Amino acid sequence: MSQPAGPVSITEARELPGLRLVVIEAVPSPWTQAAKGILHIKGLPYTLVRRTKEDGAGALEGWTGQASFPAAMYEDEAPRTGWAEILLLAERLAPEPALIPADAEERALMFGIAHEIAGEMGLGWCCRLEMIAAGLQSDPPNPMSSYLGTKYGAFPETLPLAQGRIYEVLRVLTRRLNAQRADGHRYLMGAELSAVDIYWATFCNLLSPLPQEKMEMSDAIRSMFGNDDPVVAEILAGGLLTHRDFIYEEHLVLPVVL
Ligand SMILES: N[C@@H](CCC(=O)N[C@@H](CS)C(=O)NCC(=O)O)C(=O)O
Repeated sequence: MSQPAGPVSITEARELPGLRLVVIEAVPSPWTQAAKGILHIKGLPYTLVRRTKEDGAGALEGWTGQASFPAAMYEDEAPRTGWAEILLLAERLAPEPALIPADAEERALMFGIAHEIAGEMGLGWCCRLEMIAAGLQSDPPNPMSSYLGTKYGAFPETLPLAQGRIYEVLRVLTRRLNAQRADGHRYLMGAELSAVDIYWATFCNLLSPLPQEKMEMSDAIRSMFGNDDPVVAEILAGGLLTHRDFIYEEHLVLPVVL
């Protein structure tokens, strides 16, 4: 398992060859953490990139064609900014250990479950909608919430769906995990680690962040993460938190450096 080079600024990274991953700092954004985890498990050499003051306004947009993190930039190929594109690039550059099942039906299932975790209106998206709503209701409203709400679809039609979606995805994952365990398997897709285990472990931080000794962050950021809904707590206690811990301990890097 190799350590990434860097971190370097966007300005410096643009001149470098190879694989560069632009990440968000200080916040346990699961999209960034999942991408870092995938590259770590594959032992892929890459340069970690952070937006710095030295990068002018619009540096991220000018290089990656969009304004979110993470972005995977490989040589002079098109930017990869969606979770699935980043996973497919990593799988191409380092086929082993495979994180996408070889069997087509298993693969379709894996991408479907991963979308329910990391895609639009999936678990992470809906947790963010709830976080935005809480920030807008606070007094004074959190300005970060207005910015993120406009950017990530906190529409009148989507917000009321968020809580139900969170329950549904957690229940799907719990059922899968229990079924796999009953068959003697340790991972969500069966006997082998796959990308959905990584997505689950990293996205779980939105609902129940790792403790400070395993993932240090400021009080202000920590206060925005987590979920005090007793229904969520009960579902998480049914195996999903144990699975999160197992994946971090066996396959990811602890303590997490944000
Ligand atoms: N484009 C990613 C999602 C990335 C994403 O949602 N990133 C958020 C994480 S909170 C972000 O960069 N937020 C900071 C910002 O918008 O300034 C995907 O489709 O997989």
